Amino acid sequence: MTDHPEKPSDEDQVNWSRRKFLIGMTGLAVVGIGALFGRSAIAQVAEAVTGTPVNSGVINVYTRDYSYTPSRMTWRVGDQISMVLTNKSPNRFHEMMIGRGFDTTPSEFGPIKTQFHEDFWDGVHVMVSEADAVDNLATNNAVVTCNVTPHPWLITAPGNGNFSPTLMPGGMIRFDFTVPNKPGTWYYGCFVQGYRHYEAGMQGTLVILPA
Ligand SMILES: [Cu+2]
Repeated sequence: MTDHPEKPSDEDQVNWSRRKFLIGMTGLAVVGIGALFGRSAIAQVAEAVTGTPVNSGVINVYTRDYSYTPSRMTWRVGDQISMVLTNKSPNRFHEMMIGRGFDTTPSEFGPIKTQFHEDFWDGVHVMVSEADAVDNLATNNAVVTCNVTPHPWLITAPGNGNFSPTLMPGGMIRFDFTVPNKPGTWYYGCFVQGYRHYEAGMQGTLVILPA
């Protein structure tokens, strides 16, 4: 988590409220369908017919105000992945952390979630092959090789934070890695602006299947 030049504005507050309203309405619709047919039953039937779709090869992930596309991904241990992360927002910075649990920081408004407690990227080898309009890339405990120069945005000091690329509006970064042996359910999220992007919908679920 780093400081960002953008500050909350009234316009942002309106957008967040609208977003929450839309999420609420979508939630109601899903609950309604789930009550009729059973959400998990539908998912089980779909998986039985198609198998679990695994994202592999080149994976495009788009950050928006305030969501990810896709918001759900499935990877398999040992797969080679090139992730291309692109910020589609015209005017806001966004980041992508992957992890589980939360670290919190006290504030006058109560505890603020600042990052994931367990970082998916801890110990993972990552090779950065393309980058444009990157605000910063905190490597923390990932092992990063950067083939892009110059890269004043690369923060290589190891720490206990999350591996997190932060993109300027229109920015992109492409990095290659092998899916580590960390099966289970993980989450991705943007903690910019004191967790408010996350709250507003910038979150997703990542399922890691065993090899
Ligand atoms: Cu964001």
